[in-house]
Amino acid sequence: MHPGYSPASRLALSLLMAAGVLTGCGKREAGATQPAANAATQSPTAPSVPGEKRYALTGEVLKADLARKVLIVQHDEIKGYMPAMTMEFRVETSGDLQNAKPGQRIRAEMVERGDDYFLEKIWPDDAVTTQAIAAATNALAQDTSTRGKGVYREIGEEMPLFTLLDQEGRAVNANRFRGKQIVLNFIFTRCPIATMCPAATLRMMDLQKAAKDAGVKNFELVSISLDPEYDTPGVLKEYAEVRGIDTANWSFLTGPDAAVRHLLAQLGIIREFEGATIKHTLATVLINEQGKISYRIDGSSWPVDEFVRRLKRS
Ligand SMILES: [Cu+2]
Repeated sequence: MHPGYSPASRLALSLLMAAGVLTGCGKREAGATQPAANAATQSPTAPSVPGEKRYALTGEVLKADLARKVLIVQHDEIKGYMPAMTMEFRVETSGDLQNAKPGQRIRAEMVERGDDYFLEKIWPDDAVTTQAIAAATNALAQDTSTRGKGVYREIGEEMPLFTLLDQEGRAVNANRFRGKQIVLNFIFTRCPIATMCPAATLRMMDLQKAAKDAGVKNFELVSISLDPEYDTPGVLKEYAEVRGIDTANWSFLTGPDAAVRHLLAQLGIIREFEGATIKHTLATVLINEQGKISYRIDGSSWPVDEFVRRLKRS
């Protein structure tokens, strides 16, 4: 029937044909369907599982089934591998399933391991969001280049502008925080060192509560991923959820690695990829209602009280 397809796609095809939901199949010639090397995506931080293949997939979400942990996606052709069709994909990250909305365009990686296949690295892919983020990232790159040796933003300077995605997959422009004080840091969800990102997140949780208890109202917490290749909106959503984090005034942001790179340079944080992990420094930056950097402290063991005191002052 489709002799060139892999076991997973053959299985998917036969299941969907039986279910009558297949669209656009049968147009490809048998023999032209060997998986093409160029259809697989490059994934530097992906775990290297022997025999695993990854394919870039784009399509439209038709339905998310949270109970069965599947997304039903009307996907575009995967060149040399599978024609456009509607099919079910297993999705492990609950945040991805919760963020998925019918009608939403996504891009993702389809991972094939033997007979098993599933979706990972799911990102919103509608034109408006994609263009807003690309434009902001270009502006940020331009800004870094214009600043040259003065790339690092001192206390008293404006915060860098950005448009990134939050844990719900919504585009967030830095200007949204104008009129509010921001406590901003960088973390990544897979950070294995308890005294680094996990400690920083615990402190931010303490700060969120302490500031609220102290009657501070106009403040937002912002944690930007150091590992946007892995930390998709759905992964960040799950990170916040398993820790019981209140995201009413705490945004977890991610986006193009270039955007993160320029923000790190402008805020003076060092990140180095080392094998499967990331070595990095930590800083917590306070930004005032006018969007100016008013205070910063390096490391993960900063005094919560000091931030509460400063947040209360204005
Ligand atoms: Cu870390």
